Amino acid sequence: MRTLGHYLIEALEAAGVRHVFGIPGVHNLELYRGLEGASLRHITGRHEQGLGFMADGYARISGRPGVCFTISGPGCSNIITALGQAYGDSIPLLVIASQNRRADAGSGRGFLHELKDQRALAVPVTAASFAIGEPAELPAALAQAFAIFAAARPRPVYIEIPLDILGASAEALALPVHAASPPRAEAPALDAAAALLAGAKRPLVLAGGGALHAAALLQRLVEHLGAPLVMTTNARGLLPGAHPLAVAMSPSLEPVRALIGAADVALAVGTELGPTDYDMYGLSEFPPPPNLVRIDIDAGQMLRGATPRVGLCGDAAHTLQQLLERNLGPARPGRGADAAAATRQQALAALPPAYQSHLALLDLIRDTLPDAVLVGDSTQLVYAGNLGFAAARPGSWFNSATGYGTLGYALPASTGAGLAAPDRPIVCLVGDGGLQFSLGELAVLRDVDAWTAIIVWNNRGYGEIRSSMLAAGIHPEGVDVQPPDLALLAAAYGYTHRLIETPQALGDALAQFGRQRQIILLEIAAD
Ligand SMILES: Cc1ncc(C[n+]2csc(CCOP(=O)(O)OP(=O)(O)O)c2C)c(N)n1
Ligand SMILES: [Mg+2]
Repeated sequence: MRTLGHYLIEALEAAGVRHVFGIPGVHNLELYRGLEGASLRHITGRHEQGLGFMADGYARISGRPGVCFTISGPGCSNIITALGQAYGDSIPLLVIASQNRRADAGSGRGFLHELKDQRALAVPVTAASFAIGEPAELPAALAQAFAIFAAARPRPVYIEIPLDILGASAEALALPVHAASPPRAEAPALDAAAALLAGAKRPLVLAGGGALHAAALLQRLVEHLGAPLVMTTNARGLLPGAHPLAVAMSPSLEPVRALIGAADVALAVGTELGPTDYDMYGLSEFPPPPNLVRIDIDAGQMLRGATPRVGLCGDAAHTLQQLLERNLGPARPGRGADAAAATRQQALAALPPAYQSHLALLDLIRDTLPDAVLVGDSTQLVYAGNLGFAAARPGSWFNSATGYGTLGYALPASTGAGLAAPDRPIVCLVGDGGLQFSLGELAVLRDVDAWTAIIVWNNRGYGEIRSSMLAAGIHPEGVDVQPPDLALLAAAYGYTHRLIETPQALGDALAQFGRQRQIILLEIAAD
């Protein structure tokens, strides 16, 4: 019999899914019956939060949705934090969770894994959530999930399927139809935006993660206009750091804000203009540029952060293409280069010396491994990077120190990134505190034959929080948490460990790592 479990796997294969991240249990066995003989590769995590982070890193690098299988109850609640990070950063994840039989779910009688209202857990961290009540409801739920991924702001989707339905017959069920296409900006708005840009004397472009897939078009546009390009954390690499118009620095920094403030026309592409990029210290709200053109796929997003003079609701690549086909005035490729260079230099000089040396380390990593994906947690080295790291290309810098800001992300997310790009070396940047949030996921690297260097910034505790307590006049409490012996930890998994004491040693170790596929743990003694 073709069960609904079989059907689901077929439908995922047909939608182009190649990997699923899961942890099986008695409640989702029927999903695994369907996996036998399928083309999907199943990666088993050690905790559902790790599954979600793996799927997130995978989605960011592959451009495909990250798909997870969990059991009902604790499996479902464990993955919610990872959905929070993906929701904040607009990453497409699909969680398929099992649920108790329809007659039992939420009855309060105490069935295994029972929750009062399981789907309600997912509501705040998803674009849509579905509780399937009949097999015939699944195709529409899947179609809606993939429509959101393809044609709307891509955010997590949750589908729960009760046990009795998962094993039910789906013989006659047709595969979901995928027919959604993204919104398109209309010609008059595009004309108005082009006219504003053509008339600008000091144009400027702000880009966020929503522009990552449109790098070549964005480069053509900023070069035509001679507009400096300010890249948020999730947009780093859209222009390489050496490009004269690149400003790979946080718009929270005063010199970058001054550059933005001096623009007479600003174009914001795929950026929510949100506080974790534009006002990360919470010091003063980002002043909205006066003549703002916004490109965003989400109409609801158009008025958050700053009201545009012209709003272009559409996919970044298509909309930029439409603008480039219009009259943008004569090409002025060199126009903003001096202002961009001065901003870079002033912003770097204004950073505290510790951040400058952290940035030098990140530059060393990038220059030693130009093809690497750097995946970060919420730790000191990454904070410095979010302020001013110039990534080599799109899809080579992302982390959880922005948006939802959850610890424990980097290790599993780097595993997912490696599965999406098996021929690129992966560098995981994590603090000793953040590493301990997902220690169990260390094992998955070996399962998938990863090519990963885990760089542990070991300051023996929650360093940044310690500094914040001191700055606030609070006696440090709860922050001096000792990590395990990292050499023994690496040995327990069969990974090489090196204690790194100088930048030279880091460069040498990474050069060696770059020559051969392996898993290494590089411990930087940071205190
Ligand atoms: C899930 C979660 N819990 C708590 C925090 C608060 N927090 C932010 S940074 C941090 C310290 C992390 O320590 P570590 O990873 O060693 O980085 P360091 O600051 O020492 O570089 C803590 C506890 C958080 N961001 N996420
Ligand atoms: Mg630490």
